[in-house]
Amino acid sequence: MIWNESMECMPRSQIQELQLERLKSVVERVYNNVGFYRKRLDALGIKPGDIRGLDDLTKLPFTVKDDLRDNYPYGMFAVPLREVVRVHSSSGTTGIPTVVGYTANDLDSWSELVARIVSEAGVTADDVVQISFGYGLFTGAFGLHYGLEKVGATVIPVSSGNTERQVRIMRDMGSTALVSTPSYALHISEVAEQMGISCQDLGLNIGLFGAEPSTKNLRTEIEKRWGLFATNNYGLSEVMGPGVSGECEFRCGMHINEDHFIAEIIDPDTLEPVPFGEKGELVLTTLTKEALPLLRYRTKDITRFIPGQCECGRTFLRMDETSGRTDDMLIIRGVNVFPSQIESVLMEIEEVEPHYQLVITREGYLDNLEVQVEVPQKIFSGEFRALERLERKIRDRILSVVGITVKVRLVEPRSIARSSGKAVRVVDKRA
Ligand code: DLL
Repeated sequence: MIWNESMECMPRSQIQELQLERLKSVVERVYNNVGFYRKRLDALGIKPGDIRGLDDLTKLPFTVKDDLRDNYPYGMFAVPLREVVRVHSSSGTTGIPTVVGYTANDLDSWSELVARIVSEAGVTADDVVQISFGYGLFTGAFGLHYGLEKVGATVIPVSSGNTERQVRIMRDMGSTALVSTPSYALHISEVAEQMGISCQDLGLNIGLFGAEPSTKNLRTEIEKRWGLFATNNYGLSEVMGPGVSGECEFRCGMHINEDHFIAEIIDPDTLEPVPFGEKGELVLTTLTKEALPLLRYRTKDITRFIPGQCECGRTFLRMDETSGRTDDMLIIRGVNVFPSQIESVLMEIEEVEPHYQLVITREGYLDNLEVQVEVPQKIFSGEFRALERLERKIRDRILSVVGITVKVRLVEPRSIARSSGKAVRVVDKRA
């Protein structure tokens, strides 16, 4: 179902007209209310009145995560704190956390955008939706929560963790849709099986997966286990949280809520836009946010726009699933490698389980990548040659697809740590 047809199916010209009008007003607001932006714009000699067309967007300065950190916690807010009704924050595992804020209007927009995304995935008022993201400073759970309530779904706010309880709740309360990271959905299925409960019998029809990268192959694996329809949705706390973009039933890219964000794809080295349809770094400008408007925020996520019209009738531009973050890119003996490329290869090999980790070590000046992947117990009880053959098969596939030689280590079931949130795929042991 299309939640807001008048917006989501607007003709291109109208989308652009609305974007321009909103862009002008957001530049005006940050110029007048955020010292950081006033300084930046003054330094570039740009006045709000200089924004006359959407092409003028490229005159505006970029914003990066460090700008938010330097202004921690509230320095980039465009309204006084008394108008802010909610804050969320990043976990701060990679440094000073970033704090984001929302006015009452921001929360309304957020629910609206999430309502669109869950409707795209097929959720309706008839669904019972289990939210297995952690409630708290993370935007995932609260973000999905209010959008799901808006469409009238029955929300079960389980939060993450206590996986056996997740399974019992699913069985007893009749969950029909699951909100989680893709890796946690896999883990829940494992635990259900250990409890002697068949996932296929549990009645989940829809998976709303996001917050971490996943390949189509991995989502297909989740579908097989649960017998559900898996959809991907994308967002980041700095620009709002979930609700930036999501897949519709045709699953050919995630529609970006373009009435609230302008998306660009740039070359992360030259900072110039890439030709339409080519891969680069996603940059987002918020058009309606009141508490924390951001100009040209560099997400570090690598994706591309998908050309053409979607069969669903929505006119909003689609972005491809992200193939990684610029800061996740591994350089192994000179070759650029994204963990997602390895995941894609692994998920095509029937004998392996969908649990893997990439361990990087350095010997002298050489970087080594070890791919650890779980295989069923029975492989270990078979002949040693079969193990070797499988290792070689994986190594050869990775070499031919990704172009690097890796060490493959087959490991026992459940030996790779599970997470109830974002999975840790890369362990970098280089000093
Ligand atoms: O993860 C917001 C979110 C919550 C999105 C729930 C969807 C569902 P952060 O914790 O700030 O916010 O992390 C944002 O996570 O820059 C991406 O690198 C990654 N990410 C989020 N969704 C996807 C996705 C939330 N569908 C960072 N595919 C982003 C790939 C994703 N990566």
